[in-house]
Amino acid sequence: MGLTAGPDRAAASRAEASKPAILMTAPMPSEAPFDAKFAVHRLWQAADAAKLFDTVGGDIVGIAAGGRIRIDEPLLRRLPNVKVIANFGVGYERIDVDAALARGITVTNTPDVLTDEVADLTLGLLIATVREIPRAERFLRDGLWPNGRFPLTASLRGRKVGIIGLGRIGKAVAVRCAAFGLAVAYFGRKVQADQSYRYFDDLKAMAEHCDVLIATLPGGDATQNIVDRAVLDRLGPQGIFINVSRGSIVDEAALIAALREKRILAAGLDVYRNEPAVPPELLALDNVVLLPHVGSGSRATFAAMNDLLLRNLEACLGGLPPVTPIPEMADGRPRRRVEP
Ligand code: 8YV
Repeated sequence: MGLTAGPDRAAASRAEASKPAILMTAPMPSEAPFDAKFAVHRLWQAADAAKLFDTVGGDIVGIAAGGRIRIDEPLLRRLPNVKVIANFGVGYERIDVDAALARGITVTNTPDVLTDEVADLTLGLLIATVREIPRAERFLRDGLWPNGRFPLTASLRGRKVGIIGLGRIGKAVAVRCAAFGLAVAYFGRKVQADQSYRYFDDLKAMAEHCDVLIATLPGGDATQNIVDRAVLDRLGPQGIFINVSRGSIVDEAALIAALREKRILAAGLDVYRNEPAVPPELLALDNVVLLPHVGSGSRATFAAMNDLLLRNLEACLGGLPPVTPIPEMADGRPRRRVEP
């Protein structure tokens, strides 16, 4: 034993050293496959991140990006040899894409594999909100049923749904809404000729037309507070607002005021501006259903996202094109390279 342990350990550490080094910014659903292929540096486990960057920053060639950390120019400067940032999730607003592309870094995300899961959850949240499912369950568990029936609720029947952002998830939500017999309209930057749903180029006009608004658009600077007081007021006192995209797209104070003053009927939220902090004012309201950002959070879908992220890392670090580059990389390549 003693005779072989030394050489074995040396061989193992040589094998580890020959693996490409990656930075993992947050825990992944399944990390063993990453460890098998890469020397993984786990940022959340580092007692001192600056020290980690000083020691191995130059070795890191890929980033498995998750969690709340912002991946921006100051961070990338500490990791000068990164070739790929592979994001866990479809939304990548925490990555400074311009900074990454300017450095010749490939950026990938995990579209498609989560579309149906998020769309299913969206319909679940919509029905839970309109028919007050969480409250009804609480009523039963609290033993109140023998005293009389649960109060009648609002209805989904006859509603007009307006989808904000008809991307992959928006389309999957639209299909489900149509199957539920609901009229569907959408708001986005441009009309989509292959879609038969009614198009609005003005969000306020769509809010006026609809009595359900569902947000499925990306977060980031371009969509900050796109749902504001004016939009909510157009939605009106029977209106339902559902958000499964990002907390940043809605003026949270305006939403809280609209719910409190019953200027809209109810809201169903899966996302918040400062997750995992949820404003206490929302917690105090009973006309809102609150979920802890679980849109894509099934075991099967997280496994598929994990696998796609891994395949993106492997492809890019193996000299192959990325599997799912972000749309800003139109031809699957970074736009420009800044020579050192
Ligand atoms: C993920 C999401 O669960 O894909 C996204 O952008 O918001 C979710 O589906 C989340 O990013 C993982 O933390």
